[in-house]
Amino acid sequence: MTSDPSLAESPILVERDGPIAILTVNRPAVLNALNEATLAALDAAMAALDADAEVRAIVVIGAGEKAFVAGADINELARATASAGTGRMMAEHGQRVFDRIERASKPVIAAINGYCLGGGCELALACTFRFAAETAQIGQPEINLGAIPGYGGSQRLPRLVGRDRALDLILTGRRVPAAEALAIGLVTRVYPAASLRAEAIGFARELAGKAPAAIRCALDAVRVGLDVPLPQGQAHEAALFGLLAATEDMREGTRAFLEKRAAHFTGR
Ligand code: CO8
Repeated sequence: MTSDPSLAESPILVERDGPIAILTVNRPAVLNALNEATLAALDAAMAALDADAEVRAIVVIGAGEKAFVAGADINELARATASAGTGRMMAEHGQRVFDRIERASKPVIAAINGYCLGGGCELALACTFRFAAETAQIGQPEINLGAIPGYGGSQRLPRLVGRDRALDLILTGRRVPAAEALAIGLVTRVYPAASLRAEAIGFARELAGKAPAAIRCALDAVRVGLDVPLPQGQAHEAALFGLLAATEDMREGTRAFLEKRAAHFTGR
């Protein structure tokens, strides 16, 4: 595991563990709330990790024992209340940052290690997968501040859990425990808090062993497909399949199966 100790005070920490990058939102004194500087650091870190071919999967987690991310920084939100223009710009900035995460060419796993609220829930929703600690509490409490989700949550949450369940969370602002989040499909796996990080890294490592182009195309096929009519989605799938058919990794994968051995993917 490598990390740069000089960055210990940075709002976003990046560690490397072989092909896995672990990105920690690091403002534990405010339960890792996202201010503009943290969003900018998150964006820069994600851009660098997405461009780094050695990185095959990314885990996002919150610093400390208590929170993943407890939302946008309410100190900054309070200052934005006087201006429609400022509020809109802040929402659009967060949306751009989270769009980059959703469009990453490698899987991003949110390890939800505590409170995951408001902008924190929206960050998790932009990730490819959400794993939760048994102690996690997840919600969109903006309604209690006289607001609504502004970093894509009103759009991604209903796509993930359905309209009614999304509106239940958004209109009540209530927090759901991990077991309920699992039951409604908001997270896909729940672990004891002590093992969440290792489990997320283990899963990331499993994905890191797959052919990177196939992972990239699978992510793209599913993401694009959810936004377009079925025939267009299928055309996109066929085009991506065609691209993969020309890769050395697909030749290796099919040959390895026929030769009854493990495939060794090289990323070509
Ligand atoms: N922003 C700023 N500070 C925060 C935040 C936050 N979101 N959450 C917690 N903190 C701070 C607290 O103020 C406190 O600071 P201090 O020690 O200086 O008093 C410290 O973190 C610890 O928190 P608590 O003492 O409150 O801890 P508790 O265990 O008592 O409670 C809770 C934990 C329940 C998580 C509680 O802190 C809480 O309710 N936090 C706010 C949660 C929330 O409402 N989140 C949504 C924010 S709005 C949002 O995310 C909008 C996103 C879209 C924005 C688009 C346009 C910008």
